[in-house]
Amino acid sequence: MIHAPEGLPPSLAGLERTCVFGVLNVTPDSFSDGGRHDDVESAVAAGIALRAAGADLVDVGGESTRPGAARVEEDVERQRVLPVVEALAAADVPVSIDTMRAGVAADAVAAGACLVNDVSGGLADPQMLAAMAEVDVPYVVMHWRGHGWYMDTKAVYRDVVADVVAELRDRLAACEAAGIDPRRVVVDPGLGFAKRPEHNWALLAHVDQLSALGHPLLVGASRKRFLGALLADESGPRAIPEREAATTAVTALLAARQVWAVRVHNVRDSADAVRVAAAWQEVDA
Ligand code: PMM
Repeated sequence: MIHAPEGLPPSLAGLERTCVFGVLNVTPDSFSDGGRHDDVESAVAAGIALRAAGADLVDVGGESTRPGAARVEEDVERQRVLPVVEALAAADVPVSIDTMRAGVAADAVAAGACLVNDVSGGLADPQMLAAMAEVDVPYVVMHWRGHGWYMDTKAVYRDVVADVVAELRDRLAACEAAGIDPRRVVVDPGLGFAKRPEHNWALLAHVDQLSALGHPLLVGASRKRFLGALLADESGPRAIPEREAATTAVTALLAARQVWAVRVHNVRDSADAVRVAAAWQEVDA
């Protein structure tokens, strides 16, 4: 059984398979799709296309979190994402907001976002958990150790799986203390965030230990550096657009392990992989 969070719209609450989030970065500098949607119209068209290609939900972000990225001003982030969230919600596209800022999250929910995806797990903005206690949508708490410009220096673990589980447990306790209904909270191991390739692989291989936290799981592996490193040849890491088959393989393996959701750029391939896993499991049931 796939464990989904409370607070989803009915169309997503009833899915009996892994949910596919399509990435829509309205940023000039995200590592994979940055700079592609720098006006509202093209961003909204891209979101509608993601939905048509099989995204269950479109995850809109206005601040790049790639390694080395500098922060954007809150007003800039707000102006990038809110019109896109509003237009997609009006077009009946389920939309989530990828932000570390309480104000942007609350405004996006008011504009129609049906989930808040916070890569900092409430650590970047001291107001975030209180803001999340005031809304009734699911809240994604990702494992995070700091902003993009220094996170690579924080990729030091005694035992990465145990350490990430322990740090997520602390964040879950903070959510509960802030008054957030635990049934609404999703956890995410934060692949690539203060993680070296071997850390990402260990977390994927032990995804059962993350599931044992008792919360739905979201995993974002799409096109990330560890896949580029895996597929490297003498000319260097595999180019970003050529990491799709590896991304789809990760989706299939996660779907087979009943992970609630994956966050991907190429939604069609991952949506197909999820359907393969669901058909396979239906026979076993
Ligand atoms: N990765 C990125 C951005 N947002 N959100 C969650 N919950 N999990 C992730 O792994 C994640 C995320 C970075 O990827 P992008 O630059 O392609 O958006």
